[in-house]
Amino acid sequence: MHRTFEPTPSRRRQYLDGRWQFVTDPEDEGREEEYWESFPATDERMTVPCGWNARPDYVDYEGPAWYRTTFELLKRRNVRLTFLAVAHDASVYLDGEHLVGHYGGHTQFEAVCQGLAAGEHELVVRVDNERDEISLPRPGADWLSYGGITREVFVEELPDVFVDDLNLSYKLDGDCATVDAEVALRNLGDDAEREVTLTIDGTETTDVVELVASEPIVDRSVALSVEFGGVEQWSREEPRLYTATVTVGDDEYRDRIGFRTLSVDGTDILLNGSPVELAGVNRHEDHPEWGHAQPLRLMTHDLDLIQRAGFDTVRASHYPNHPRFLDLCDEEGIFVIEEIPYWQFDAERFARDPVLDRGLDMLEEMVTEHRHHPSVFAWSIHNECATQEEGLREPTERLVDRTRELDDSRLVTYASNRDFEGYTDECVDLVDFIGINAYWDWYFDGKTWPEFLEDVRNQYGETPAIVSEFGAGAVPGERTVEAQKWSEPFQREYLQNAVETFRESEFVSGFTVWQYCDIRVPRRKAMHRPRTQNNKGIVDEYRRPKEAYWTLRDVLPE
Ligand code: ADA
Repeated sequence: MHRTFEPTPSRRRQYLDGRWQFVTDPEDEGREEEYWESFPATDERMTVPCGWNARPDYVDYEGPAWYRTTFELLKRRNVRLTFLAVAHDASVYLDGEHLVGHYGGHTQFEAVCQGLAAGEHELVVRVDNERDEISLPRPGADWLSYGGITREVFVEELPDVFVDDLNLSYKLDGDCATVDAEVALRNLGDDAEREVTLTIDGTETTDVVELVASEPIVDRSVALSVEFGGVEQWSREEPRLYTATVTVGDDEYRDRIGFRTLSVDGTDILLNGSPVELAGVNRHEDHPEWGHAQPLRLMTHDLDLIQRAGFDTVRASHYPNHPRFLDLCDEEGIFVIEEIPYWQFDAERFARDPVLDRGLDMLEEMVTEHRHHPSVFAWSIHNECATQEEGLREPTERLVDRTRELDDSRLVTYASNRDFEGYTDECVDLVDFIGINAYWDWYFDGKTWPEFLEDVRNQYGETPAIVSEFGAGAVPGERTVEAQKWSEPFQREYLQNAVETFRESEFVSGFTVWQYCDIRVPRRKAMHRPRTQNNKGIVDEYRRPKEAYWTLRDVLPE
């Protein structure tokens, strides 16, 4: 299941996980030769979901590739085909016809087919993970851009009238909540009249709607509102969740929310009106066996290790994560910062068409897909971009404004390493709090953490801040010379010293260690990355704790 709860119990859903036919297309001939008409004869198979670079024979493959599979319908049906993530440029063909295209490797896309015939159907997908001068992420980003169908694909059978989307927002007044629901309905059949009911915590409201045959979806948004008391707020200690259910005819659609308020006051970040301290990690979706495709048991294992060490926050570096991982964070009371993969972009790159539009699309998809997860407390719009440059202000403003338009209930941030690089960041005033990335005594010497924090304080004054990245590489098992760089003891001391400094600081509201686990990087980075890994994990790529993990576990509160 792609969520930790059942979102549409009334709909028959079939997952297309498994081994799909697969061919790489380094010469990019597949479109010319119309592979969707006649797929090349091949015995090659690729697991779905999986990043093909996790397979030794495709370890470095960047470029186009094609997948083929079939699925069966027992009866003629309306169906929705959903792809949770395809990295990075996808074109989908159904029964020889182009169905849908999508750019962006970490957000979902779907297509609805009206009255698909009973019997077998063929699905062909072209996927391209090439990074280029206009891609997100860009070439040179410090993680491997796994290509492929990296999250679940499923076929959902739909009644003629169904709930296409649900947008919940709420106001809290003490322990009383007023929840407003925008229900997007779609009618694929004849004229119809339907009762639409919203139920939360046993409180329900109903409305009756007229649906003209195949009227475009946008016209049929229904607003419903419920009010109820005795609300338990979502917090990290008490991650109370509520299920909102919308029924229309025999269609049932559910999602979960948690009621909490987020704000800033002076240099504090407030949850439910009280200042919070964040103790967290940066976590990439990576594993040697699956790449970005994360099975549930890996997600639960990671969260277990993260919580046992005393961490309460995850920065999902540097791209939107799997919704199931966010479900787990909702349930466990883990705070999440979600980000779109603008990694080290300068003004010149932002100015290239369609770089900003691509990011705005990804942002919209991320926020609308993940808006109901209480664990997500902040949206991060970019990482280590050239925010000292004049040309960065306008794109930053556009991204911040769009985020606030889409969701005014969360904080907006970005991660800056401008001070570390010796520049003045000119965009901090645009966000609610700033993430500071710095690697003193790893990449550069010259400042102690207390000196650095003082500088930052003088620079940002009243803007709340977290130290969003700091860390040191440790080759697993390397202990030959006590405090030598790349050794576990060096990393242990480095992180202990930094974490103790940040916890004592009045100014910073917390930190996220770079990083949770070692991750693969592109081979061309191998000169700075022993084992072709970014070894700054406090656990290695197989989740074996390094010395630093145990030390931080002792340093951090239970
Ligand atoms: C940067 C960047 C990370 C990673 C890290 C490192 O801060 O945001 O993605 O590259 O440095 O390991 O150097």
